Amino acid sequence: MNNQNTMPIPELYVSQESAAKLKTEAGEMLSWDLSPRQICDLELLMNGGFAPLKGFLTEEDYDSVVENMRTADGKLWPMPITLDVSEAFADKIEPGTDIALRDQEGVILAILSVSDKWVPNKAREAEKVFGADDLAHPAVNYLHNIAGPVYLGGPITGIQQPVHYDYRARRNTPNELRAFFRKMGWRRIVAFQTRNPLHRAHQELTFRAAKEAQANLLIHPVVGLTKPGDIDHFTRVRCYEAVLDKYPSATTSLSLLNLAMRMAGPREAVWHGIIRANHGCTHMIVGRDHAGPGKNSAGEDFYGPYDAQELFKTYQEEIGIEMVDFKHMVWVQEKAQYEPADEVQEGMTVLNISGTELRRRLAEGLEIPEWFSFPEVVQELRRTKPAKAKQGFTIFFTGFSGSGKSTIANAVMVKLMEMGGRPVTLLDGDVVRKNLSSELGFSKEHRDLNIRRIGYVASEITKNGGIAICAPIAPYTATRRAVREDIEQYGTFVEVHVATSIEECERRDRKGLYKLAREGKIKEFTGISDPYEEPTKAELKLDTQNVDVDNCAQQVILKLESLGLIAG
Ligand code: PPS
Repeated sequence: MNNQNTMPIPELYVSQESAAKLKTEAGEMLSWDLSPRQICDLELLMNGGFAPLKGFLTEEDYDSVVENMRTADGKLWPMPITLDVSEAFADKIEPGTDIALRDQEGVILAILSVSDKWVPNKAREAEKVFGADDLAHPAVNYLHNIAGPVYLGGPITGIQQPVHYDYRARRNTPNELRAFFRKMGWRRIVAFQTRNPLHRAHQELTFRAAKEAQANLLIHPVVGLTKPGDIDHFTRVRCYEAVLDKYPSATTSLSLLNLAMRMAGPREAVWHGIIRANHGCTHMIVGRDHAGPGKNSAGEDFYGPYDAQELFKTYQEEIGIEMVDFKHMVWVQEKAQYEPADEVQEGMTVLNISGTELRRRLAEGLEIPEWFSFPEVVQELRRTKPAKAKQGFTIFFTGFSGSGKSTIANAVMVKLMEMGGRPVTLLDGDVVRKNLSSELGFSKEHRDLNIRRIGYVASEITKNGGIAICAPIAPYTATRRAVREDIEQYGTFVEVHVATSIEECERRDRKGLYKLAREGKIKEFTGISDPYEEPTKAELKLDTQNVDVDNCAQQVILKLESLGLIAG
């Protein structure tokens, strides 16, 4: 690694003149439209953030990185940076081909000279790199459910940087930061990696860490891809800018890093260290459970709390960056100041607000004390995440045809409209199929597409503060889960299982469809000749037998109230 932090680091870009020429040539090549994650990876490959890599890993390098955290020629590199593609695209490519890599608008960013093409063993990659082949890990889920099945590897020729329209002045390449440090005379720089808003404890600990290391401080937050469910980077950057003013001027700088995190704990910490060394930093703060992915499917932590620090220490010399311990800061009431938890005198009153408690207070619109966070930061967070009673949400009814979904959904809609305050939209199964999904049939593929469309519209409504009421059959658990994930980025998802039995639905047969289904005149009919996977984790299960519609609607309203979605 380059610990000569003032020297320029090699980039993969060609000169401007050659870039123009190459771009014309690349227009004729087969091209791959990069995913958001691949764009992040490519940017850091091209600007030297991922030095010593010179392209997407070859098969030999990949095997070696997965097994030993080193490239085939022995250089420390813990994370497989691979170009995953679809089978259909891979079939068109032979090693030796040059392909154009384009961003999502079609702009050519680079040329990949493909030297390798292979089908990876993803289960092994998950085990070795992330510690378990468990879909509860966001990167393992990405690996199996989002990444393409074939990897391409080879050197990159950089044509241009990905274009960013947001916070341009705060984005710096490794060489820009190195030049800045040189210009400012900063020789020792502590980097602080983060994907969360900073509160007072963070400000205290970073300031102390820099002071102890006799160094300047670089707040270096990730604005590429972080953990699903994190606060969006627009909000975070506004928060960081507010906190920046709290440091003594000229000691601290803020720069945004377009990294796609993998939440790989210990390996990720080493990776972050290499990236920071490439950006000219000499020290990095590594905390408890650095880049931790949360709980595994058995409800346990994926990594031990100090695994990342231990692995980092093993490699810090080779990385060329020194680890600075993250001190757990707590508010000491009697002294009205922050102190490291292990230095607090006995008998003092120590206050702390956990992440979960903070989220609860924000959701319920409760007070967040000034000792915990800066008012400007709290104000930004409240703007983005208003109290639950002011956020949008989605009620998703699921159940057999004729179970009563539409009737109950209509009754709920009317009650919500009576209350007022938020616009309400009903996306009824039948109605959606007449317009939004008019060309679709009832195969699994078409049903999934139908539900994903409903989910997309509902997520937009939720994002914009409205109430979406959906009432499709939605027979598949995985599709319902995917819709839930889409919506939970923006607000609450309330799944209501209208649990009328198939026998009762058939007995009622309001539309005469069950009769036709029995006679084989309607094929793939849910409950008769097509499956329905019962929800096991619905927020509410409605038993409609001997219960009138009004009462069912009332149960839904009470549920909304208990979830804090409507003011009581
Ligand atoms: S799905 O599975 O969620 O996409 O179905 P959905 O969009 O809710 O559409 C269900 C309505 O279409 C009518 N219908 C059928 N339902 C199930 N299976 C088959 N094969 C079928 N063919 C037509 C039926 O009237 C459903 O309306 P509801 O309101 O549920 O009774």
